[in-house]
Amino acid sequence: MGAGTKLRQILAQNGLIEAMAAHSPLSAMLVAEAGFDAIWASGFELSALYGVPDVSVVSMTQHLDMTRAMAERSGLPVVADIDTGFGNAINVLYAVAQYERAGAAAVVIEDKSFPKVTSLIADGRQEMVRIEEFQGKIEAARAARRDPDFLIVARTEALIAGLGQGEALKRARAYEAAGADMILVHSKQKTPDEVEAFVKAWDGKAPIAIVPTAYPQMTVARVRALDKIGLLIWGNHAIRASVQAMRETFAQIREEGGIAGVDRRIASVEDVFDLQGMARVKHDEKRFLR
Ligand code: SPV
Ligand code: MG
Repeated sequence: MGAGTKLRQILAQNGLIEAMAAHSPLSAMLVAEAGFDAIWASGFELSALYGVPDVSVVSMTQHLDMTRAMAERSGLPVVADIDTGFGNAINVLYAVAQYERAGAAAVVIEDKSFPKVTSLIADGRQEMVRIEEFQGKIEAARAARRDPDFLIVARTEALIAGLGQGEALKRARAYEAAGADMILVHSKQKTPDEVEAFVKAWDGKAPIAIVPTAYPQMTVARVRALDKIGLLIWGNHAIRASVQAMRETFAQIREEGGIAGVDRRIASVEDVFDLQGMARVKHDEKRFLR
């Protein structure tokens, strides 16, 4: 079964896909261990992992390689955040074919111009492409996929760009008409109102996806009550948790002049061995090494 089919099955069975961000195979494995349905191959997280801003600096190849590795190691369907599709509709044709081959279940393409600027930054330069141009990108994505179950998610940044509810709805309708399987609506408002109003006004058939980082009051229960949301993405909690954990640990080691104080607080070496599959290595050594 293809990854897209698997993702669609989760939606059909649970009524909601709950995806958690990851930026590495190890973080993707921890997402699986925690019981989430899918991986959000976040551009923000991978950019942060490389220590660079989320402004189309990380290349498609870097993101693609990580997507492949995360799909392989976690076994979960991966929703790949391909930003603007790395250029125009021609670049989208190439990108979608590559991501499908890499084992992704879905791509999310956003209607900003290339190079993009990260969405949640205050006073960000949020430039959008024309609706017709973005429809061309969605049609290119559909033409490039081999498996019709591979999901094409169209993301509108109309609310992020401050263009209002009317523009967001107009764009979402146009993207569904162009063949998008799902509509991601992003908002940086500090409360869920803006997105809830969009969801209530949404008259299309395509399920909605949201990334409620800016409005953390949004819960799974609240999302389910809205009824039209198919994909809930916890957008950047893997990288933020790791930044915090590393900072605290490094500071304590510097302060105490040694590692004894942190030893019991952080994951044990055995824990990491388990994640790496050392039990399997031992088993294989007995079997194959002569
Ligand atoms: C990401 O995680 O890369 C996203 C979500 O696109 S956000 O950073 O909120 O735009
Ligand atoms: Mg992104």
